[in-house]
Amino acid sequence: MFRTLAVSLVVFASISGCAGKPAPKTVPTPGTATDPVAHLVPLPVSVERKDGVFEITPATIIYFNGGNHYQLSARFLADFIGLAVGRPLAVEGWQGGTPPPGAIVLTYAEGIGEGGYELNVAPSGITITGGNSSGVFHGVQTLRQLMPVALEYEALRGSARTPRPVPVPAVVVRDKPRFAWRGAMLDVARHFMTVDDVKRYVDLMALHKLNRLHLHLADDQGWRIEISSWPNLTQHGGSTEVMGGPGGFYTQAQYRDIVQYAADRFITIVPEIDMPGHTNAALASYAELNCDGQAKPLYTGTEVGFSALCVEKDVTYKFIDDVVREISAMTPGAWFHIGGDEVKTLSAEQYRGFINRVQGIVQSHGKQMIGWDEIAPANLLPTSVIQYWRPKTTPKEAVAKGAKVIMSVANRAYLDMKYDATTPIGLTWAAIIGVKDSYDWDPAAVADGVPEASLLGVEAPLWSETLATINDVEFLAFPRLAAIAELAWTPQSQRQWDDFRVRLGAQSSRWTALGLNFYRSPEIPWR
Ligand code: TNX
Repeated sequence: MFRTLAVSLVVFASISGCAGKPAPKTVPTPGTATDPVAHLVPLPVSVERKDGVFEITPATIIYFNGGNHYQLSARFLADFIGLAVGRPLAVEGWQGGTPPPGAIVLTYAEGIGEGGYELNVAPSGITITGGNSSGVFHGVQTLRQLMPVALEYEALRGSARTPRPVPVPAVVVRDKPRFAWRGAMLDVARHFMTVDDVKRYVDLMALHKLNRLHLHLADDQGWRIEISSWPNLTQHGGSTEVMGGPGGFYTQAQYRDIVQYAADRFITIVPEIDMPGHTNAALASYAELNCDGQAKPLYTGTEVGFSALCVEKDVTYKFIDDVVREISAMTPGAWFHIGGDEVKTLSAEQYRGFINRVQGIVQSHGKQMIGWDEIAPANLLPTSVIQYWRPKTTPKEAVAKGAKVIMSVANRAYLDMKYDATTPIGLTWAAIIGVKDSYDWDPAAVADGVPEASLLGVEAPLWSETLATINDVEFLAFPRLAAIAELAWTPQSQRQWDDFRVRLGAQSSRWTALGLNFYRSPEIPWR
């Protein structure tokens, strides 16, 4: 890997301002394998190639117009480029007027839309104009993909071998997302993932303009978030995982750290405590949550549907109120996910009554409730959200009443399904999901009575029964998470599998520089 990177350093090195031996200046040629303008993922709404190159040097200043949220993007860029040019670029506030020549200017304008941006790279400078602060961040991620892949490697290592200017091809990109919700879910309950693992996933999401990370924080096999008022949840219930590994949990300080790290990358954390089923870890930790008053043994298998909170007991709702209150207080995002899936031990009436009551608790703590699509028959508030996962069902009655839907249909969007018969980890119950299968579908055409207007967006869940490490996570997520990211971002009419697979194949050098353990699917012409 080192040799490949050394070669790309030479290719992108240039004469001016570079210490040591001058190298020939090379501009990416349109239409060639190294042409980053042709290989953006997700595909922008419009890309106009222009003549020339802008060269970023240690003297380039990044100006931002707007408050702290704009400064975040400026700092991200300053640090990222700084590692290549030898020192972080200067970041300064800018009050408008004519942009100083030779600078990178981050600003905003009306009419571009939430999350959208215009990126203008000219030989005289770079401007990113966002519809809002997240739009600027998305523009920065596009700019990042236009820069030499060696920067990814250097960002990871913390320094460049040979500091040098960074060339960016001239281009005008106009872009905005199809959906507001572009999500991924990590199941940290079946196998625990460390804070660093989660941050790594956040970084990979940010590169692909994903903006919601749903954390599945509790299930039968483990409880992963500290709750001060119910400490045994993590002391006892956090001590196991599937196949008997050591488990683990996030302290409240660690959870806040994850939330902040994600927020700095314009990603909202969506916490899930699955209930009333998938609760064995809680039932093992507190005897009073069981109808018979007996604590259950801890569980490390992979069956589903056998556990349920005692929905007739008042203490159950005291427990839920405490859990939702403590987690909501640490979560700036608008949503609290209550799970609600795969309950096999309650009557339909008991189940509905439970969801209705929990919805009130979630609302009393200032959050909107999300639940898996089993919650559809409850009396949902207009603000509640259904996460659709079961192929061949439809929540159309709830949608007709105004419910919004996150599309996560298992036979397309589940990253824990195998790619093909050779995949060593993963499951097959929903489908075998090749890269094309994960890309080539329209979320607005999946379920009868669930049209585009009812969709908040798309989310790709990754359940962790068969994955133990971040390496496993990366292997199942990539390249399919990039496919889902484009599906959630790019207008349906502009997405073509034959075009996508070529652009995806061109990501391999950047992903290799990032140290990403992606699956080299034979469906993709990897470069
Ligand atoms: C179904 S999807 C589940 C999870 C499993 C997953 C495995 C959903 C809401 N429930 O409990 O982990 O299948 O693919």
